[in-house]
Amino acid sequence: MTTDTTPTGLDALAAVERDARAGLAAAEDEPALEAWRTTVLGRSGALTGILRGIGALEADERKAVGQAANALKQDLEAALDARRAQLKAAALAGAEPIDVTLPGRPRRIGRLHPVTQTMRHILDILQRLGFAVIEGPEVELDEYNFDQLRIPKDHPARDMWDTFWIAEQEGRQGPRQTLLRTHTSPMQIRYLETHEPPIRVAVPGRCYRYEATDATHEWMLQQVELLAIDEGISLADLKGTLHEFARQVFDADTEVMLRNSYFPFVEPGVELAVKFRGQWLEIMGAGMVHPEIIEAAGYDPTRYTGFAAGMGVERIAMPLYQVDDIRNFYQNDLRFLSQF
Ligand code: FA5
Repeated sequence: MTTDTTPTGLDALAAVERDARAGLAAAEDEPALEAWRTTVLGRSGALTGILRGIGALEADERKAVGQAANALKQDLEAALDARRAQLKAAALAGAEPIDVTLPGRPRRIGRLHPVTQTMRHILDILQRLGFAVIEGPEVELDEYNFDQLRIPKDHPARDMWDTFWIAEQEGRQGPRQTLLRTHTSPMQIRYLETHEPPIRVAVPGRCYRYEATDATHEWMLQQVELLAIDEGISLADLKGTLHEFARQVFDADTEVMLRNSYFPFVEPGVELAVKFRGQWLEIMGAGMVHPEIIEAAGYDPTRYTGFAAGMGVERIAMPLYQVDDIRNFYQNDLRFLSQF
């Protein structure tokens, strides 16, 4: 007879079974089931403890306890699987049913900005007219943006372009003044430095002006510059090119007008305007490249002539998309942008 007070044998087994079944019934999710498995069936679990202690029992008790403990182990393992299945079924029953007949939710598809669409439309036409597309820097040197375009310092013509100046940079020949280019025309000079006539290029890009905004003026605008230089180019070629461009970029019935203008780097200078909502909207400046610019590039201006133009892409987008205030383009209001 054992006098030991620690519950061993069948009594202990009965206590383990009672606690284990209560614990399993109380486990409500997978982590609780796993914790239960560790405390009951794990290496230091209650039932494992009893199985390990069997060797120390009396021979007759050893057999009875051993059989009962092994049977209980199988029982509890089966009970664990059953409880797990039960919890899973309950979770599924509680989930919202999926209605496979519902139509799918449409994904919102991105689109190109109306000014980007206009830019592509413009470049497409210009490329078909024979212009190669090239690009230049937005941070430009004073001398390319102004001086070499015949706009010297302190010349009143500089007032045509209010400028965002940038700190001076140290160049090979001393300090050099930089700025955010006010137009794409500096690329006329840069291109002529490294290329020989015949030249036919289109230069798209952003320009910046330190000026108050209104319905037709932004402080950041996109331009496309045109430069064509060859033997025998005349004002008639400029007129023809601009008319053909306008005919292709707008509807055939859109009214356009070419009128006199002044820019220091062309002679004569013109500008092109388009009729939009009863008013003339200026869309580009243009003219015959000034002979001094051709000469400064190293070519004989009596032999080589050319035309140049600089168009405002937003100004062309306005009549195209019937937008009467240029400021709408860059306010990033999706209610506006998603219309195009
Ligand atoms: C120029 O920028 C000249 N470089 C154009 C040029 C090139 C003339 C080659 C001759 C030969 P202007 O400042 O006018 O010129 O600007 C040209 C076009 O850019 C304008 O016709 C207009 O369409 C657009 N533009 C000018 N300023 C703004 C502005 N603040 N906001 C929106 N568009 C503008």
